[in-house]
Amino acid sequence: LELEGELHLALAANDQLYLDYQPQADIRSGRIVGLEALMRWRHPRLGLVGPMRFIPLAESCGLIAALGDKALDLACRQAVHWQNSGLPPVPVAVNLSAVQWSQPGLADTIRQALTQSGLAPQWLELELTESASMHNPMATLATMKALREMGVMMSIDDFGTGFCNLSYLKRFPVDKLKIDQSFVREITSLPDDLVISQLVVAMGHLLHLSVVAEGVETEGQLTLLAEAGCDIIQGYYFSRPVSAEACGELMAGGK
Ligand code: G
Ligand code: G
Ligand code: MN
Ligand code: NA
Repeated sequence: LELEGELHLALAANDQLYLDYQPQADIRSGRIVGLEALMRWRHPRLGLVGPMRFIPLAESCGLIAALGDKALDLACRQAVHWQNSGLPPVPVAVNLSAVQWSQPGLADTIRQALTQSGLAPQWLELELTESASMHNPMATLATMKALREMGVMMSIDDFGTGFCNLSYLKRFPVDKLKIDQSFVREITSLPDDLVISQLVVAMGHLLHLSVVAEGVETEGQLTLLAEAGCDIIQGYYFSRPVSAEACGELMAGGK
């Protein structure tokens, strides 16, 4: 496929692949308490190629490790840059695909990204989906334990859409649950979605996890999530994913 060749070239180029950042806000104070790094590909001829296209492509053609290294490297360096410019430090979350979570070298890769950037481990957060954890549960668990010992944060992304295996939830050393945006989207009109969100919050808190709602777009959604006891919101209502520069301005603005 032609796009595969282009992705190879993009990895070697220096400016085609970059990260946007979406802030996560404390649901009560509105303070920024975290950021999610989201990979973008701006191709000189094709324009913006969406991650829903190039991430699966990278997974299937063996480029996901290189792409993941790039995301980790960029995110760690950016986090150090923000901290050095005096902004209050917050964890920066990087998405890792199932393929990456199954690879035995992942903990070393992450240790390297931290060492090379000088970022303290507590400011790096790694996201995994439930299906990623099912891909190769033993390898994933071993990696997660090593990362926990290093002091890196971990979150379960798109929670509720995979095969919610509650025994994994108990055994995996994670810090955060992210309620999938499919439950948030119609939370004001579908009672089932409200109940599911309430249950995820309650369960998360019983397991001492903080709970993030994704895809929050309206004040109505925010109100119900706050009533449910949800801790953190992420979504267009607070901010879209923005450039590193714009994100720094949001943080400096005391948001
Ligand atoms: O904002 P959005 O269109 O960026 O993201 C679409 C999907 O791509 C999401 O599922 C997100 O988790 C995934 N994604 C974005 N950036 C990365 C990345 O750096 N690595 C991996 N594995 N997935 C990513
Ligand atoms: O799969 P993951 O949760 O990593 O991907 C997050 C995706 O959700 C990204 O594509 C991001 O751009 C998108 N996103 C973030 N906030 C909102 C929102 O409020 N509404 C919608 N529809 N998408 C959002
Ligand atoms: Mn995510
Ligand atoms: Na998600």
